[in-house]
Amino acid sequence: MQVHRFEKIWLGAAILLIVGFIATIAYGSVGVGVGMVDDSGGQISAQAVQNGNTGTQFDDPGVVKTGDDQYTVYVVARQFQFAPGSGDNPIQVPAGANVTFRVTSADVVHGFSVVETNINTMVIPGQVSEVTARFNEPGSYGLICHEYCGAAHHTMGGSVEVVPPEEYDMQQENIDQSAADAQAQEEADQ
Ligand SMILES: [Cu+2]
Repeated sequence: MQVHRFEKIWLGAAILLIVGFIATIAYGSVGVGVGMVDDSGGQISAQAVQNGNTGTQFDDPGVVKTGDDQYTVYVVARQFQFAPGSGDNPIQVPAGANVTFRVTSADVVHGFSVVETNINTMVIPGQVSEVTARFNEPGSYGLICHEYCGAAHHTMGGSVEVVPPEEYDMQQENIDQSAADAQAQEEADQ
């Protein structure tokens, strides 16, 4: 069979494109660790989260140091804020550390996306979404809810403040120190 030269070129280009597309999709779904929200973070009662009586760290959400350069951030999303994260209560973590976000919702489905990073998950009531990341560059990262969650959804945001490790440790010492001072003061008053 006689195939025209141009025909062969187009055929070759089309096959190359198809292989390229498949390779890109395969890499995107396997290579970069993109996955669906699964149940690995565990389940939790949304009502208990709402009432603050889960008996877990979600009752007092925030950053917990779990080891050398290991932090877990407990975040409760509710209409229309992240605690911590929103307003004058940003999430503060040190640069270069392993940070695991454990996020759950007190009411409806929310989103948890940190701008300029690949931290991006759905937040489902009754479930804990878990994402681990490392911020290498200090700076302020925007945090947004990207799942429509109600009338003021567009206002639901916040920030993750990544500070140099030395600065972070110094701040923690100051917080610990002032807590100790307050404790001492309280005892002195009694
Ligand atoms: Cu939301």
